[in-house]
Amino acid sequence: MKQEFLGMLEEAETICILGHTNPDGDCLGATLGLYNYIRRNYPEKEASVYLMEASRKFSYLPGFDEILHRPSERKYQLAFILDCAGPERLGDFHILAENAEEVYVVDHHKTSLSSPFSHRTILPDASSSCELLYELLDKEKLDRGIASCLYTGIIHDTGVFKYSATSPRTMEIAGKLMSYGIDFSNIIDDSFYLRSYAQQQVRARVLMESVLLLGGRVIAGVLRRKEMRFYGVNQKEIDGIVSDLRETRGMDGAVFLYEVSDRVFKVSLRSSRSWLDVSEICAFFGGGGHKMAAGCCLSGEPEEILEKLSREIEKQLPEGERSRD
Ligand SMILES: [Mn+2]
Repeated sequence: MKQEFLGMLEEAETICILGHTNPDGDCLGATLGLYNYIRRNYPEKEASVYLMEASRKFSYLPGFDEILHRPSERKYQLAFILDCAGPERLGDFHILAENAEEVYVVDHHKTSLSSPFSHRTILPDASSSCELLYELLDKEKLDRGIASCLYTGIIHDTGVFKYSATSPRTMEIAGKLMSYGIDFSNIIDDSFYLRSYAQQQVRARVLMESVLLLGGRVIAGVLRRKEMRFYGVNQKEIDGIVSDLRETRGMDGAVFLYEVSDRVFKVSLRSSRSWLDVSEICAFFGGGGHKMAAGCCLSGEPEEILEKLSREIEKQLPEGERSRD
């Protein structure tokens, strides 16, 4: 794997680096980590990163402002696809993968195992694409900037070393990345924890007005469009609120509804119990996701939507704990 990866990288003179739509910390860390690796060690090569616009909170990553946001017809000798397996997750940038002479995929999503590309490193057990990329790169050729990128991806996809995909190897790699003198405290704060004042206000308001469902087993929060307008926050900026709701002791799950157009709500669901599979509930309403985190879209008044969701959650309650009436 490593030999093939480095071999293809050394052969190519023109390289494009791609990732999934709405790039997250792992996607940005991996694409920019590889970009900086090429810049540093192969300055004669032409390399470009193509991604959708990302949150400015990641602007500390070296090369962030050099990311190209428009797809191009250019034919590169090599395309790297990181943190997804394309082409459907590449959005408008899939053209670059199609036009490239060779493609190499690095990813850790289970669903990517069906990727059409044969040159690849796809390990679903890895915490992050950045962890995999670290294994593939020549350790002698890393520097502080590259380490900052890879560290960012690892902390994002592990929820700062919390999620179950975090392994002893993940921690070892994080430790090695720290030895490059990265500013790890600020990386974690800037990219993960810090919110704008408006975001804090919205979060506080949702928590304050939250309600408990199913006799106190599930917490639910609602945000209307007019409130988002009042505080001046967009949909991307309210991403984390469902996790804030979930961090309430004793809850089996959390629900967050936010209005995307008139009386149409995006629903985010989180589970804190192994018996509660929220992907099933969301699939029932035409959405999808993972067992512990899923989403769907529903229209109506928030009270009606919460009632519908409660009914579906209740069906999954363990034997003997069901039925309110
Ligand atoms: Mn990832």
